[in-house]
Amino acid sequence: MPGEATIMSTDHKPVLYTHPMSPHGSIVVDFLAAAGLIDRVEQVVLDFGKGEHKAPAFLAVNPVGQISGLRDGDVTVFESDAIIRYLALRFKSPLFPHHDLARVGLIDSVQTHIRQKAWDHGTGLVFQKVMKKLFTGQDGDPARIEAAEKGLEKTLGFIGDTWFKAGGDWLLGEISTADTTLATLLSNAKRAGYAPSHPRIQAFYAHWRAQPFFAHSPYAKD
Ligand SMILES: N[C@@H](CCC(=O)N[C@@H](CS)C(=O)NCC(=O)O)C(=O)O
Repeated sequence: MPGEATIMSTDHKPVLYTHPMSPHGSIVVDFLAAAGLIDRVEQVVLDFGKGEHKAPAFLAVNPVGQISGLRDGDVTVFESDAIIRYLALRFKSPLFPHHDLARVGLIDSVQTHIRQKAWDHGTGLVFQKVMKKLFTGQDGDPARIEAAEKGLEKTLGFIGDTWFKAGGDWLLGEISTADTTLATLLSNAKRAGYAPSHPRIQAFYAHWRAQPFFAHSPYAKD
């Protein structure tokens, strides 16, 4: 009937195609860890070296040929934020509570803000300081490194000053997908030696790493 949600069969596990070096795979895995869903989704690690992310089998899941991608029976989802929202709705996660539209609006606003304003500074920094050397043998560009670090400081400063108002160390009171997004950004930037200077962001990240579920994060051993 129109307007009625499709009831998904839950006798199979959705399959997440990812790689532990990919922040766009890890952002989904960090969500699964924090949501207590790590055992509800099978993870398949794609081999970049063999070009598995461009192979027809994966292109059928994600036509862009980028990590991450999700197959859930006949359903395919790509773009990591869309995958997080899909899995949160599928498993009715309180980290993105579909029954509370006001809270979903707030969570999605902050999550989207982090992705649009801060995220690329983190991935840019990791590319310049870690990946470029690994893939091309060349050092990173000092001007780009400085710009990325300044960008992170500015955007994380705004995030630190603007949210965390409900008390505690999560952005919006209870833990949400906005927190898991921020945590992945910080874990990824840490791989490039970045540590935020804002005290709220520092407290947030220490709190995140102290959670038992952090053992399931792709960044747990960093
Ligand atoms: N907007 C996409 C970005 C995905 C992305 O850039 N994935 C990278 C790995 S972190 C990738 O697969 N790069 C290989 C390529 O583009 O060929 C998302 O959020 O999922």
